Amino acid sequence: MGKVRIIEVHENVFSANESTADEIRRMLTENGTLFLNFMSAPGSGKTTLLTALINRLKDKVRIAEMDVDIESSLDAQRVADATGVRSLQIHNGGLCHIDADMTLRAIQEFGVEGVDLLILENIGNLVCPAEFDTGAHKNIMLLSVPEGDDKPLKYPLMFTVSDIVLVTKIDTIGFFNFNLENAEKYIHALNPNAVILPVSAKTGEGLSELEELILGTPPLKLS
Ligand SMILES: Nc1nc2c(ncn2[C@@H]2O[C@H](COP(=O)(O)OP(=O)(O)O)[C@@H](O)[C@H]2O)c(=O)[nH]1
Ligand SMILES: [Mg+2]
Ligand SMILES: [Zn+2]
Repeated sequence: MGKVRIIEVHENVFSANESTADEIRRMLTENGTLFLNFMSAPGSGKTTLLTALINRLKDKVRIAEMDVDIESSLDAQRVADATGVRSLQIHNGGLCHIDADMTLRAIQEFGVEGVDLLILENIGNLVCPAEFDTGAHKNIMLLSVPEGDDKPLKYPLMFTVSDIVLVTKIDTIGFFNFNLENAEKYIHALNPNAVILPVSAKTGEGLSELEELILGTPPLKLS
């Protein structure tokens, strides 16, 4: 089993989230580290997708992964075991989100020297995580087919703050009443610039497009 470190971070109610988030971005940009924040409802496929994605990218860029959970370390352990990359489990004292101050403390503890790509698997929740800028360069959210195409209408902020929306478990579309055109229409009404990409961690559909998208995002530099 890969060894996963665990860090406890609790909320500091006095911290100013936006300025800390900007400080994280500035620091990571200077370090040449692209920071991606993955968000979604529980069970929409974050850990599974990240594992597949990391295995495709790990020979091209140096990757570190952070996982936030209320108390378990299951996901960081899953990623570490399946990919071999350095992985950190953040325990956040029972909150349903992580803020920039908590993210900064985790990054400082983890260390990002020599890391080209830093990945955060956020807490499974479609509401709070959208309200807290983590300092990531890009927000990527996952909407899985079984959740339904109406979720952008119900959780608009999540779709508004996400640069990329992955429609996951696209292999199951034949079993659900999920209309991809409707989902795209709702998402683009909230966020005209969102990139929408159907993917499946099971069949691999869309993963090379996602890989290319990530590899082309600054400050990532392919050496
Ligand atoms: N059919 C299908 N199932 C998937 C896919 N990705 C994840 N799953 C399943 O969805 C469930 C939840 O996945 P998980 O990665 O733990 O979701 P998370 O809670 O967002 O991290 C698991 O049973 C996965 O095997 C996919 O692309 N297709
Ligand atoms: Mg997970
Ligand atoms: Zn919250």
